[in-house]
Amino acid sequence: MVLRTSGTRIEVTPRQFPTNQGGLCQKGWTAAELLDHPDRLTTPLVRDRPHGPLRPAGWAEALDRVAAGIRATWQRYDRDAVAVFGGGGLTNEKAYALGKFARVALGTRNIDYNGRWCMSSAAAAGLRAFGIDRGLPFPVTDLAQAQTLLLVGANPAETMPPLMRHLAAMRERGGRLIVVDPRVTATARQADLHLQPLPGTDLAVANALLHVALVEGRLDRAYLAERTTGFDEVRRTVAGYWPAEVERLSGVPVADLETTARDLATVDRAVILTARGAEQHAKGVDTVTAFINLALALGLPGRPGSGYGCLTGQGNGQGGREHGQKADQLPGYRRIDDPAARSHVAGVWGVTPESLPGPGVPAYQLLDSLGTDTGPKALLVFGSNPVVSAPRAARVESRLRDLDLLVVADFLRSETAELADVVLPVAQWAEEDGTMTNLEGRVLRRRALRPPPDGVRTDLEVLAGLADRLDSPVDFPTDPATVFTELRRASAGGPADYAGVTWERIESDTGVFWPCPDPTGPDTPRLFADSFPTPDGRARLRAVSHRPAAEPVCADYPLHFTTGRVLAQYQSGTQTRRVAALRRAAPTGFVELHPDLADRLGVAEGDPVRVLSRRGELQAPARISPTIRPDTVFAPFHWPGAARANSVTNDAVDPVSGMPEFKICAVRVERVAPATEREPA
Ligand SMILES: Nc1nc2c(c(=O)[nH]1)N[C@H]1C(S)=C(S)[C@@H](COP(=O)(O)OP(=O)(O)OC[C@H]3O[C@@H](n4cnc5c(=O)[nH]c(N)nc54)[C@H](O)[C@@H]3O)O[C@H]1N2
Ligand SMILES: Nc1nc2c(c(=O)[nH]1)N[C@H]1C(S)=C(S)[C@@H](COP(=O)(O)OP(=O)(O)OC[C@H]3O[C@@H](n4cnc5c(=O)[nH]c(N)nc54)[C@H](O)[C@@H]3O)O[C@H]1N2
Ligand SMILES: [Mo]
Repeated sequence: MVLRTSGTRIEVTPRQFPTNQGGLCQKGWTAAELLDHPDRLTTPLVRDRPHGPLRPAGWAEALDRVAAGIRATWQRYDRDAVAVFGGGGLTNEKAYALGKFARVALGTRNIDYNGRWCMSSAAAAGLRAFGIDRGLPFPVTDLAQAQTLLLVGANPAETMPPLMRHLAAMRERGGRLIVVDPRVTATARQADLHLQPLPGTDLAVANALLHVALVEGRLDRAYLAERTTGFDEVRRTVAGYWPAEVERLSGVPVADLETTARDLATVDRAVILTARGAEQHAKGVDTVTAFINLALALGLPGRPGSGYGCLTGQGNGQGGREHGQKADQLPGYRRIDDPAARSHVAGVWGVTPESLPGPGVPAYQLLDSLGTDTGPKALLVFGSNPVVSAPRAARVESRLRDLDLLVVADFLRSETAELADVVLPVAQWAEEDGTMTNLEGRVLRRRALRPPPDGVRTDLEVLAGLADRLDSPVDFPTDPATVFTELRRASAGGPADYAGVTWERIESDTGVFWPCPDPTGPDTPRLFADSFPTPDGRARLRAVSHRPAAEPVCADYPLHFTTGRVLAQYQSGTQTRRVAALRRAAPTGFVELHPDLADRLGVAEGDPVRVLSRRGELQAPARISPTIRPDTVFAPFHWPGAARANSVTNDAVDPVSGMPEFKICAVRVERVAPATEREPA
């Protein structure tokens, strides 16, 4: 987008760019409203006693307080007792600095971030199969060339409106769009075919699609032989996924499974994309693997206008997962348990490899251990609002309350900031330089348009101020350009190699696709044309089997509950719930249910209903719609308080990725009787 300053006001207008083709969603248009919002934090806040109020404080006092709290925690416990929680919205520079701050200034292994809630299942599956995790291994404009596009668990019409232009372009050229979603979403309405499975059955659907392609003799045998390993076992496994059985399990008719398999297998160019609907499950990694198996068996990855990809979520969802805020990771997508990676990165940082901590634990495990005997006693949060967005949020909220020290850097008083001992007011997007990496692996520049308001510091300045007070063995630069130069060196030779990416090059080339090892050499818009970055150059298929949701339905909790997003709200809503136009468009949470179910429950449109699980409940008005399966209810997760969807969600996680099962748990729905109907107490 392009930002114009008219007087002191900043306006947002779209810019003609290949990825979004000049498109921008409503949240983009209105983003400038938050820069001068009356709720904007412009002074640090400090809490003097537990449960006392937050009061304004100066920066010196606030940072001293944080440093003293950290030192006290170190003294009573150990280095791992201080933890960090980051965010996929942070720029590459900030994500990198935060990972370095945790490992070097704090010396803790305990850092993870909200990307764990987001693309970690697709990332783990991509890494396992292809040896690399880049959302799309090709430019998004390639999508228009696909003849069939299978979109699994994604609702881009609401979550990524600019993507819809590429899908529309594909359809104008005769391509077919097939959407897999338990709801008839705005995206599904534009599809040529919509499969409406029971939540949590995508893996079985994928195996059935491969089964059909296999028995009909439509696999790319030459590709399987030359470019992959592992097909034999996959063949034996999918042989058991008879379409009729998968229809019984998922509710997707045999005819639709067959049509989908043929639409994918009989064209030259087909694309399979997954997003959170398929991935946010305790079997998310295996589900993505099943779709990757299908793509590989059809010979798609590496062919023009074809392949598998994952639709990235947050502003810097891709770059945020490459430079070290993940528990097991060092910059450049290196592994923290790899001795060569440790010595390279330690060299760049100016510390010894032995001083670097080992891997920490994934986000939910980290948050769930806070304040317990074995868990961290202090937490620093940069760019997340887990009180609203974490699974089983009431439990996470109580863990946060158990901490000796909670520090939140934010520009607004998020629900998590409300619990903090110290809140540090930081700069927003229009006030900071840096880079972000989009779903295509394309590194883009973000430019500062104005300085932050008085009293506000950047995240980099906050980290530098703390590092200084904690006698960090190395300095933390506050200039993003300097940080980026260091990031380039730290990532050099790693899977996500940014060594050849310079800010100047990004500006002259409409972004630079990683890997880009050499400033004068080419970047990599398309991966996998000749080989895969695995030891033997081949992609790895892997047999995966369906398993039921972590929490099956039962007599007490007979319905499936799933969650997601609406167009006008963003994430935990800290930002978008404060923008008047967005609040008007999506004022409250709601519970979407089918008319048959509503009839059975005696619920009318707009009636308050309660959704109960073993973990808690949410209350919100009913939205009755035939577009959802009668056995499933849906709620968006953008609201705190009574309407908080994550009071209900399950905290079961994927054993490989640590992804929570946001997309399915067992619930009961009840009508909330108006006061007049209730029995007197
Ligand atoms: N407006 C808006 N846009 C956003 C965001 C936002 O908060 N608001 N957040 C951004 C972020 S961080 C992300 S990660 C992306 C997410 O983008 P999406 O993945 O598109 O978003 P969701 O709404 O979480 O899930 C997509 C769909 O999955 C469906 N679904 C639920 N359970 C299942 C299942 O078991 N199987 C299948 N196949 N589908 C299922 C839901 O009905 C929903 O329509 O959006 C980004 N864009
Ligand atoms: N039930 C359910 N729960 C979900 C999901 C779901 O589909 N269903 N989706 C999950 C997914 S995919 C995601 S990505 C998470 C997202 O959920 P969160 O991790 O809570 O992400 P945000 O709401 O974006 O929170 C970002 C916070 O950081 C602040 N912030 C923004 N930019 C910066 C910055 O540059 N620096 C600092 N210091 N602060 C900043 C914002 O003001 C906001 O308060 O939610 C997850 N939770
Ligand atoms: Mo996300």
